[in-house]
Amino acid sequence: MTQPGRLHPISIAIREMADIFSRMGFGVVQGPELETEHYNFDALNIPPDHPSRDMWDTFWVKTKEGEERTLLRTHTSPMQIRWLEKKGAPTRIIVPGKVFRNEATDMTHEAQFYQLEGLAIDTNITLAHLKGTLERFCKEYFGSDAKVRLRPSFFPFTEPSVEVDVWFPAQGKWLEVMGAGMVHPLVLENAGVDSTKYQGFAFGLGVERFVMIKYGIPDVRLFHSGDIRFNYAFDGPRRPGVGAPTEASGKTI
Ligand code: YSA
Repeated sequence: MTQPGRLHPISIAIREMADIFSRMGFGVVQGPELETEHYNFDALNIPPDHPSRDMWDTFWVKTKEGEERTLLRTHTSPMQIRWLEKKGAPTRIIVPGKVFRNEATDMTHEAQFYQLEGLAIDTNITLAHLKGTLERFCKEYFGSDAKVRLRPSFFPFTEPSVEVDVWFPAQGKWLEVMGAGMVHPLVLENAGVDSTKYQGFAFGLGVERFVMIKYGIPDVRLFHSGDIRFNYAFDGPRRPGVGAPTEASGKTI
C-alpha cells in the first residue's frame, strides 16, 4: 500500500516560524540562491581583502571573463540589501531559504542547509527590540521553558553583533543557533537608506539546528539523507495552512 506524502520537517518548521513572525508583524519574502559577489559580500561591508570573507567557504560559479562573479549564496543576508533597495524603510521581513557552504560536514554542519533571515528597520529601533523579538520567538517556537543566551560576537554587517545559543536538552549543552545585531550604517547606505534617520536589527538563524533542539535530533545530516523513514518518524506538528503564503508573502525579488 502506498503511504500518503507529507511535508518535510524543514518545510513544517519554516511554516511554523513564518507563522510566529507574521504575528509579530513580519512579512515573508524569498530571494535568489544564485547570488552575485556584490550582494553576498561587498554590499554587506565585506570587502575583497577583508579577513571575514574567510568565514564562509564559497561555491563559486564559473563566469566568463569580464562578467560579474556569481556564487551559491553562503547566507540569506544578501536579501537585506535587495529588499531595502527595492522597498526602502521602514520595513519588517523574514527571508527563509537554502544556503550553501563548501565545508566539511559533521553533526551540526552541512554543506547545504536552511537559514531564516530577519530584518526590522525603522526609526528608534534598539538592541532591546532585537533581544525581545528573539526571546519571544524562541519561547513561542520551543515553549516557555526554553533557555536562550546572547553572546557578543562580530559580523562586518552589524554593530554591535551577537550570537545566540539555545539549550539543547537532549544533549545537555548549548548550541549556537543564530547570528544577529544592529544593522551597520554602511549597509543601510549601500542599500540607499538614510542611516541618520533609520536604524534596525537583523538576524540569521539556522533552521535545522532549531528543529534538532526542539525534537532531539542528534545529527543535522539526517535532514538531507533522503531516508524516508526520517520524515515519517518525525513527530512534528501537522497543522495544514500554517504559514501558507499570504498576499504580501512568498514574493521572489
Ligand atoms: C548575522 C548578523 C545579521 O545582521 C544577519 C545575519 C547574521 C548571520 C550571518 N549571515 C551568518 O550566516 N552567520 S553564521 O555563519 O553564524 O550562520 C548563522 C547560523 O546558521 C548559525 O548560527 C547556525 O545555526 C547555522 N549554520 C551555520 N553554518 C551551518 C549552519 N547550520 C548547518 N550547517 C552549517 N554548515
